[in-house]
Amino acid sequence: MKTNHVRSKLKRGESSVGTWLTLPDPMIGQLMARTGFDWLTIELEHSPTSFESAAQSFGLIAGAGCVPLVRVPINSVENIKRVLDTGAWGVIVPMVNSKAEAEAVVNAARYAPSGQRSVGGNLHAANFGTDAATYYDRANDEILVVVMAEHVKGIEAADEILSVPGIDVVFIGPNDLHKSMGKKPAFESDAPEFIDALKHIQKTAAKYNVATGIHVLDADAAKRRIAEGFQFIAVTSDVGMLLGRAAQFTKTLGLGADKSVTKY
Ligand code: 3PY
Ligand code: MG
Repeated sequence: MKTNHVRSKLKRGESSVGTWLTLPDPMIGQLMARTGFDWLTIELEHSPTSFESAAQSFGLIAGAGCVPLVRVPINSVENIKRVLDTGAWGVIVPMVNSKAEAEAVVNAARYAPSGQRSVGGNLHAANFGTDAATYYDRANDEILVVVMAEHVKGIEAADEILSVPGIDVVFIGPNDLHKSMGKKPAFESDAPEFIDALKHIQKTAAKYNVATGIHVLDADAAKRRIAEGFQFIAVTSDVGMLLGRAAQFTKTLGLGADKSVTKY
């Protein structure tokens, strides 16, 4: 069975960098898996991507030696089961704000005795290059479980949330976190409560041996966050890179002065 090299890196204390795929065509993952990112996250929370095209992406990404992850639309057994059973190597679960919600994530993502994941499917084993019996034996050691800290409630409950065994990473969603603080969504800010929230998450995660991660907009920000101790770094997205590069061309050519493009 193949090893989830992102999980291994994080367990060794190393950093791991990936990006977000928000466009529904599996060809995006097939191509992006060859650029050197450690992992690619298929976005199901805020995108039109279906479970079916996500499953195709997982296969193409894993086949290219990159780690296929997925952000589910909401914390539910059905979502987590379907993406893991169709071949994702890890789940990122948004808005985990309480210990009960964290326990629900682990129960859905880990087989007994660590959780209550139901046994079934075939693409999961195929993507790890193994048979189903081996997958059922070893999946708990390979599947990456990521909970998102992106609301003040989740920051306040961080100690209880991160005490739940089976969580590998706590990943900060800076936009939702700012919004929950009554501020404009942003990847970065000097707001003291935002900075304190990040420090609180880092300190609490260290106590429970959980890696920390955060979403950033560019490579410089990624380097800075790694230097601060964050290990699991998402750099912008497919659309952010596509439009950012397009905007560079149009700017150089004196075009599109009145246009502004999304950075994420
Ligand atoms: C946020 O910033 O809220 C996110 O969910 C980033 O992935
Ligand atoms: Mg968010």
